[in-house]
Amino acid sequence: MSPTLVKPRIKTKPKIQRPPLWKVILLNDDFTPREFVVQVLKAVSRLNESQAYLVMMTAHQHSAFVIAVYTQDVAETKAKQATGMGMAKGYPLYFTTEKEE
Ligand code: TYC
Repeated sequence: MSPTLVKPRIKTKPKIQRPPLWKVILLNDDFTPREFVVQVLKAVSRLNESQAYLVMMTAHQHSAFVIAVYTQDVAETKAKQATGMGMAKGYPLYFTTEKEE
């Protein structure tokens, strides 16, 4: 007898839907000192010194750079925290968020 293929009758639906991700974007400005931007990046992300320096220089050269993606809550909290660190020193350093398509 040849083996019979039994088709499952119930379609399994993935139970967990991944939440949409939000980009945290670092915007360049002409006033915030480079070293301070590096410090802030290290404080709010998992970037080390050389990674943070490269990210800062990329934003400096291209006007803006996506530093990371997170769920909306985490992205907004990090952007606010990082912007606040600049504000506390009187710098116009600005991080924004945008939904990833
Ligand atoms: N452009 C700033 C300067 O030359 C440094 C800087 C880099 C500021 C990146 C913000 O997102 C930024 N001092």
